[in-house]
Amino acid sequence: MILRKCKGCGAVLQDQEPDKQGFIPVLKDDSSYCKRCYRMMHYNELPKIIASNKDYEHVIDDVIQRNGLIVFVVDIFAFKATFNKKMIDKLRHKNVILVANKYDVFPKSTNISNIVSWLSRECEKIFFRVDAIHIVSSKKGYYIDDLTNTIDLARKGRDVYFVGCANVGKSSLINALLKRNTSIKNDVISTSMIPGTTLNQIRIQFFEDGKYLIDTPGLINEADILNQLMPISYNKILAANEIKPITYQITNGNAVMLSGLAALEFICDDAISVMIYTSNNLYIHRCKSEKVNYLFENQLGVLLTPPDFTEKDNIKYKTEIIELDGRKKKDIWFSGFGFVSVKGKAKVKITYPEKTEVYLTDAIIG
Ligand SMILES: Nc1nc2c(ncn2[C@@H]2O[C@H](COP(=O)(O)OP(=O)(O)OP(=O)(O)O)[C@@H](O)[C@H]2O)c(=O)[nH]1
Ligand SMILES: [Mg+2]
Repeated sequence: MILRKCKGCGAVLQDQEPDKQGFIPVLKDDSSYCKRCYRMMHYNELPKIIASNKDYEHVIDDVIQRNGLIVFVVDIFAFKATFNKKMIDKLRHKNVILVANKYDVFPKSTNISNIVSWLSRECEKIFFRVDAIHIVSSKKGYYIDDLTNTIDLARKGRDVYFVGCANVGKSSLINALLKRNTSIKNDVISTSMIPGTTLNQIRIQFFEDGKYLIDTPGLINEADILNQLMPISYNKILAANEIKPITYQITNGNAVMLSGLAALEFICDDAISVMIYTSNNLYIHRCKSEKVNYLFENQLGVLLTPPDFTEKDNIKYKTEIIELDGRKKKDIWFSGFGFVSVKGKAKVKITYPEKTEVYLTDAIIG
């Protein structure tokens, strides 16, 4: 018997167990999508079955063993969280094209070549050699042709594998490549805002020499804020449109709260400039530092949402102090919900969910 796989998620189709992956009520020779993918595509339903990290080692090791070109996809808006160290260590010494997706959420005024230089410096810092760096938007189709050209040159008769953390847009990127280069007009692979949508490898014959584009399940980033919250909060956290940064002139004793997800309290001698790059739907609250504890205790899940009222007790917070010497503009990144750019000398006391990671980099913009 030949096992048929779902075109949307890669699961093996089966008609026996409705609660397991690949289920389809009646399995026929021409069945192509499982019920889960059908409902995602036609009713915008969110997937309940998701990929798990348990098998991820196997996913990436399998790709590495093959003699393919690897497209390593990261989310530019969640760069530090998705430029995953463990994955990078696996990908060293392979032919890798680094693709930063979701460029459409960056303010239109950002200079793309500055971002490419910034990305290449981030690669150099950890001695990660890549064959090319591309910035794209799968959603809007920006720079997909440039990426197609690079893939054509770099693949040298080989298959092309798309790897990366969950939710960075690997499947969306393959859909965009198909729409741009073939007569296909609709998405072929299922995508959703829930990390873990793709369940298994999906192979799509794409090249004239019969070679394939291959989608893979993503590595779910435990530190990503999405993994600590429910889908009810996702729309407020994930940037769907161009971000409109909020700028503040901050003086000593001022604080900024990124809804209830983080608070930044500033200790500085002179006024500093702070720009906040988060989803436009995330409520940003400016207040005095002395108010922060009161707000966390009394307004979490009320004024400060997310977290939602039902989620707030599941989140434990921790505090850290970051010192900025003021010589260079710096970005403070929060895994999964954006970054705060600071120009000036300051100590910043940051309170954030303990499972979340915070990273400091040179400023990506400007
Ligand atoms: N704004 C924006 N959103 C995007 C873009 N590409 C993908 N997305 C959204 O990001 C979410 C994840 O996209 P997927 O293509 O499912 O991501 P994936 O990497 O395949 O995720 P897994 O299958 O879970 O590993 C979806 O909500 C997409 O609509 C993009 O270029 N811009
Ligand atoms: Mg996917």
